[in-house]
Amino acid sequence: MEDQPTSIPGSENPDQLTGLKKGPIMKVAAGIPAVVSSFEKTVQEAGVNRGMKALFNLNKKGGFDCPSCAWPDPDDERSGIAEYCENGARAVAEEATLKKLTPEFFTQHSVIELGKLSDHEIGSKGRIAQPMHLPAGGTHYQPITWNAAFTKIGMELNRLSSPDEAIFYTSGRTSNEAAFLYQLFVREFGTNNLPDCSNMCHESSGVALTESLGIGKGSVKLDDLHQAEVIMILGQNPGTNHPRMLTALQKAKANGAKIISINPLPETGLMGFNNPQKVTGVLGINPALTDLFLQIRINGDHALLQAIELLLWKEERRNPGSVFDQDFIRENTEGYEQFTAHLDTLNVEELAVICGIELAQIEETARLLASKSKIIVCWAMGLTQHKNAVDTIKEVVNLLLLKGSIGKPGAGTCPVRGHSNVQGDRTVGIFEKPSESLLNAIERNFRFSPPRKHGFDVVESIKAMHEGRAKVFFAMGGNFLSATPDTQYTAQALSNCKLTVHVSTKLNRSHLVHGEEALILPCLGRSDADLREGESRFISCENSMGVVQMSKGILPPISDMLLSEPELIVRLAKATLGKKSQINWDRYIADYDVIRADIERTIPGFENYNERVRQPGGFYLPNCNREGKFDTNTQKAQFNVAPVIENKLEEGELMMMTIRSHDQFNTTVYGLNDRYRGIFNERRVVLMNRRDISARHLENGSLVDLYNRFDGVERVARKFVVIEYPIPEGCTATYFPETNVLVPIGSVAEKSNTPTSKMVAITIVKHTNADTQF
Ligand SMILES: Nc1nc2c(c(=O)[nH]1)N[C@H]1C(S)=C(S)[C@@H](COP(=O)(O)OP(=O)(O)OC[C@H]3O[C@@H](n4cnc5c(=O)[nH]c(N)nc54)[C@H](O)[C@@H]3O)O[C@H]1N2
Ligand SMILES: Nc1nc2c(c(=O)[nH]1)N[C@H]1C(S)=C(S)[C@@H](COP(=O)(O)OP(=O)(O)OC[C@H]3O[C@@H](n4cnc5c(=O)[nH]c(N)nc54)[C@H](O)[C@@H]3O)O[C@H]1N2
Ligand SMILES: [Mo]
Repeated sequence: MEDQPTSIPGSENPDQLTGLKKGPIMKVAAGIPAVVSSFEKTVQEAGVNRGMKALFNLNKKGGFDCPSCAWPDPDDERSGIAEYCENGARAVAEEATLKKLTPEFFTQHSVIELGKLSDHEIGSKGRIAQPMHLPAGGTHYQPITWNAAFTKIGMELNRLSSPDEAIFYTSGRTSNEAAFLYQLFVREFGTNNLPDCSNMCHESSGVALTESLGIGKGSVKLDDLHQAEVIMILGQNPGTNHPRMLTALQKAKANGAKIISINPLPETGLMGFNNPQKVTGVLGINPALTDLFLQIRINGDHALLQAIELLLWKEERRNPGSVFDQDFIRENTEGYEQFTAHLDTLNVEELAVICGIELAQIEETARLLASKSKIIVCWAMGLTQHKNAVDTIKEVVNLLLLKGSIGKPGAGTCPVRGHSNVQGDRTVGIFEKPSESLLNAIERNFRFSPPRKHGFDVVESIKAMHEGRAKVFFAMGGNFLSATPDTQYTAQALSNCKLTVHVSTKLNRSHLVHGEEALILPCLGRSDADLREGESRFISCENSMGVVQMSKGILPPISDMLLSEPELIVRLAKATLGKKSQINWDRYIADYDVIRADIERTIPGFENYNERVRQPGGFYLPNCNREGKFDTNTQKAQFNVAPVIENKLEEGELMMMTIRSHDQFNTTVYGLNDRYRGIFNERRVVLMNRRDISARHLENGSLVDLYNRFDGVERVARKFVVIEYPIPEGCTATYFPETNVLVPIGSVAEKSNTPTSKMVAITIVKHTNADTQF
């Protein structure tokens, strides 16, 4: 067996415990504690005036788009005060903070020293206030001028033996305008190496939906949720990650919808919700949300969905036409006969055992669905980050197709996106596998030939850097090291680079594990005013339901050395491409309308972009499914036949899902609590079933080490506290990014290449101080 890769200093959170305190698992989310918590944090970071100004403008028509999640704003009325949630307010507090990192800060603290801090400590240091440079062999970041920084990057890029030796990552906060310019620059430079956070997020949804339904996005609008008869929520924790979704669910329920939650954990927000924007909510009235909770085993969803379909099929055969929408199936779909023939080979008892749900509950679910046709299925990372994620999501589609639940009001697919503009970035061209039509449009409009060869996604990029096939890494936002799998392997990959560059708002671990040389380029965030000659510029974003809206920051930037992302890309493009470029880049900085006009010429669906983006509430992009069309090769929706695969575990192994606490936004750790789950002041925890704890002769509170073995490599994460939790036997949960070190680089979802962050086989042993185990 190979050894664990040598540890790179500062690449992981230090394994220091912070002192676990426990409380009860909360039954109801939000309400007064959420309001208090959001105001406190914002005022603490940004001061009263700045903080209140930010919150007042958050998600208002004409205000700025919340930098937290991609949940849509209501099309019609919006809350009088503002439309946001506790965690949106916290994301704003992070960005609006008055703390900043001066050159003195970097002189005082070496890179190695900063690497010893936890992510929580690193993030709380403040905003980056000027470009910083780490010279080859240097120990401390030093200030550098913007011009010198761009010259350096341009030189390194032009020195490569092929443009494919550079990698250009994007996180999902980048605006449409910046993302479009970025991909244009990267493609004129000569590569499609445009991995993005989507590769680790909803890529499985994109692949499954495109193949089955002809569009990689969900089909429902917010109002569909309000009209649905049944809403199924699989693998999503909206109470923490999309809190404003709870308002929509509450409205749906008031209109008579039934809500089915499918999750290994009884997540607080799904169980009950007190809407803090309503008096009844503050008083704690009518909180129950979920009608039926199915506590599924990790990755049991595929089996569960097939079991439900099988029961529905049996009923349909008994009473033809009573359960399935045969007209819809005949007119719109292909593969129904093969699909039902496959159902005939299945056994519902066996499927029930695989997913860990009692047959009676599966029958109850099938009964609930049998007579309904307005069904919506929502899902997030609990479906996308597994080996068979694409097939599971196609099974979601199968169920909806049987019921004719796509392309009509109150029904459809609802993959709930993560980052606030992750969907928009993809729409305007951030994709390592661009379509021919996008490349043709670029060629036609910009008079250069974009490369046709597909580029690297996230996992391929890491491997390329590790093997020396890529030498320059450029990140437009994000925290690549901490967000990606196999931390030590990825750290080695970044360290192998000649140059690593991060465009960032806040300091993070990816700045501390670097190439031979490194740069941090500070940019404006969503809440910052983007001023040019006294005029305030705006950008635009697309939310999870395909609405494009303007976003205008309002806070004075904490430093006059920050650049807007579009401006930064223009200067980068000019410094790199020089006279070779076919594009007049300066026009874009003078007026963002020029960028939007070029998006309109290149990307379908943006007709009259500049006019429509100025309408209050923005505009919907076209969506074939909404119109009852399926843009697959045959113009028909596709039933998919795929056998369920069982989780493969060796003797003694457990399946681990890596999830978010209530106090984090991805790798940004706001605090050490996970209030709803009753976990306080500690993130190095492992949630376990009582029987799994006693089978290992452990106790609630035991200190343990976690091991993963995959592809002949042993990975270890040390010092975690066992928490007894209502989680199915055989399953465990930990927080990311602390356990990313255990997620093998080689373990990915089929077809989407997404790391299997919710499906990691681990063994758990009592903590020892020894460096080696086994
Ligand atoms: N406050 C806050 N908001 C956020 C984020 C954040 O970190 N903080 N992140 C943003 C981003 S980028 C994203 S992608 C989203 C993420 O939003 P979520 O997908 O809700 O985030 P996770 O914490 O990864 O939670 C996954 C949920 O799936 C469940 N789960 C895990 N495995 C399985 C399984 O096999 N089957 C089923 N049925 N359930 C399973 C877990 O118990 C958990 O409830 O949120 C976005 N919004
Ligand atoms: N184990 C495990 N790993 C996971 C996941 C999981 O569930 N489990 N989830 C995956 C998912 S769904 C995602 S989306 C990825 C997230 O991956 P990323 O998007 O790469 O990570 P974030 O933590 O969202 O990035 C935070 C950083 O973005 C920068 N930033 C914030 N705002 C701005 C801005 O406006 N502009 C710029 N330029 N920079 C900004 C800040 O410097 C901050 O430190 O992680 C993935 N990794
Ligand atoms: Mo995400």
